[in-house]
Amino acid sequence: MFKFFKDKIKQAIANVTKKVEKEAVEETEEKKEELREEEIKEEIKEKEKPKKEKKKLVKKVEKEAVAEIEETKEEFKEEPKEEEKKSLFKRLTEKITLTKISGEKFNEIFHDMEIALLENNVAEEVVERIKSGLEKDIINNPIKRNKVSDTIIASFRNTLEAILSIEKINVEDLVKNKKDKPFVFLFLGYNGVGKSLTIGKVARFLKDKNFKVILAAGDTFRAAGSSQLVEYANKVNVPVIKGKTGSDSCSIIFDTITSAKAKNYDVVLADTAGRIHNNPDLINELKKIVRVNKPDYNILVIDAMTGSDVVQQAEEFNKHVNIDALIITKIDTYEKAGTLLSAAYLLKKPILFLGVGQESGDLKEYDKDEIIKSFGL
Ligand SMILES: Nc1nc2c(ncn2[C@@H]2O[C@H](COP(=O)(O)OP(=O)(O)O)[C@@H](O)[C@H]2O)c(=O)[nH]1
Ligand SMILES: [Mg+2]
Repeated sequence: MFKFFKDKIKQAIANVTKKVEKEAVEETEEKKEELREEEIKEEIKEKEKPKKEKKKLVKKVEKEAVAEIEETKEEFKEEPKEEEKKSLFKRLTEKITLTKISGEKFNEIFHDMEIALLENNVAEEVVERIKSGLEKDIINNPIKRNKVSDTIIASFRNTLEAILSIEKINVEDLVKNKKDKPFVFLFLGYNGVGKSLTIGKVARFLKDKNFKVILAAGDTFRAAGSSQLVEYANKVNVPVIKGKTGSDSCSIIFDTITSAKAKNYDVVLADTAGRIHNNPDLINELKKIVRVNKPDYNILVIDAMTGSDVVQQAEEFNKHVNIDALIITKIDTYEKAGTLLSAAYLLKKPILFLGVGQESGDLKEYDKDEIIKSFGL
């Protein structure tokens, strides 16, 4: 899962780390000069001090040095107060082991990361969000020199975690908590995104949780539309109601809900024909399906290959019917993470599942921690 993303990002982090470290080396050379001058001044001062005081100072510096070693990175990040009398040890660590990156340098340094994200079809807005996260953690913030890579990885992971922290829906609870059965899920999306196969997978998922599930073969537009759903229904052993090609999709779904009520089914999963924005008949039909059947959840199914077009695609549907949640399919065949990141950040809808293969069990519940792990972070 997301191997392409993982590899590209790993390389980009390595490049960014190298650039930050190079900056650090250059800075260090300058700082060393400064420090040498200061040390000479310090020595002169020391010589002028009475012996007793000198001894006391040495002890004090030693004690402080031990304490400094214990200090956490956060403490290093704190701007030292001007008036604070700093120990030689602290001055040494600040000047040689810590580095800061300026705003101008950051853009140049971030370039590799930007390219890696764009190669993954991550939308511009998301790239900007990741960039500002890294900027906050890196610019003008001293980083211990041996912690550059860790700091970049931690910052990147935190930003992705924030992006992926969308509302989490527990599908099992959702169905369980509805008072009057059945819970009706309506599946929408372009042709070929994986609506019908996903319905088969969700049917199996819910059946495994002991729910009684029935399918509505609402794709009456194409001849293969309903026969395909019947095939998936048979595979996972759930009933399906279908009509003839060209028959009224709205009434097939209505009949399925009526039958579900009569037979005490828990869930109806309703398929629809793939919609395209330039076909007003199909859009009107979809509006009618929603108006008449009042589904509990309208799920937009999105192909992982969609990339940053995900926003435009969701808007086309959302204009006509309210979208409650998303499912992203074909994660197994398309290893770029752009669609998922762009959808999570820009659509602000819960993602219920990820489709990860052609079998009925190839469905994963949305789990941000698992996704972040698969990113290698
Ligand atoms: N590898 C893979 N193929 C998928 C996935 N979901 C759907 N497909 C395939 O995508 C094609 C279109 O799926 P289908 O359910 O017919 O799409 P629909 O037109 O939206 O109903 C089929 O060949 C499916 O087997 C997935 O998660 N992974
Ligand atoms: Mg279909």
